[in-house]
Amino acid sequence: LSEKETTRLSKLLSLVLRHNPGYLGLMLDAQGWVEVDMLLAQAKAHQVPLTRENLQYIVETNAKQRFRFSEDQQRIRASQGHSVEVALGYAPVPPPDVLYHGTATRFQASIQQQGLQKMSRQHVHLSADVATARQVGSRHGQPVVFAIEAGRMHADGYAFYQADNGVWLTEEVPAKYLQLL
Ligand code: HQG
Repeated sequence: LSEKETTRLSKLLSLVLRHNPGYLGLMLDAQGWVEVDMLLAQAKAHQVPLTRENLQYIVETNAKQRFRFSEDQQRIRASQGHSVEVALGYAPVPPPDVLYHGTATRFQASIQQQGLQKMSRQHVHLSADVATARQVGSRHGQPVVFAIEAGRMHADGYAFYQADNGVWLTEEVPAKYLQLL
């Protein structure tokens, strides 16, 4: 599998497992899982060159560990990033004192007024370090990074979750917990 093909299939998996399972005629279960056999069959029906070996390779080598097989290897899901409603089932965990969120300069004023909102996804996504946050922000334009007083939020009753790939998730971040770096 070439790097280009790997990226293309990985993007297709993100689309199908996070946003639009209907693109390949699939449905996710309530926890976001889909049967691997079903995924492969539907890919084939849509002339998508996804084999079991390719899928294994993508899951294992994906830099952000975006996808995960179930324990019995029969199902697959995205670990975070969904826009479709899913119950990922992560237990609430105490966050580090500070987490980070990278965004683009054009969203800065709105975020400072309204806080961080989920927008089209199921959670606000936060990073454990500034470098990762800056990368996430640069996907949207000229990046800026906010520090979030996660420890104080947690003490104030806000729940935090950590996805299987390490990304931190929460429902919202009110503006008072945000500081522009
Ligand atoms: C912004 C990627 C205006 C928010 C990443 C962000 C992440 C507001 C954009 C994951 C706002 C939503 C998620 C407000 C938030 N006013 N703008 N009140 N509140 N925003 O893509 O966090 O590569 O849905 O700052 O690594 O950028 O796909 O969220 O800029 O983990 O695996 O609204 O996606 O992972 O954008 O990225 P997104 P995100 P993958």
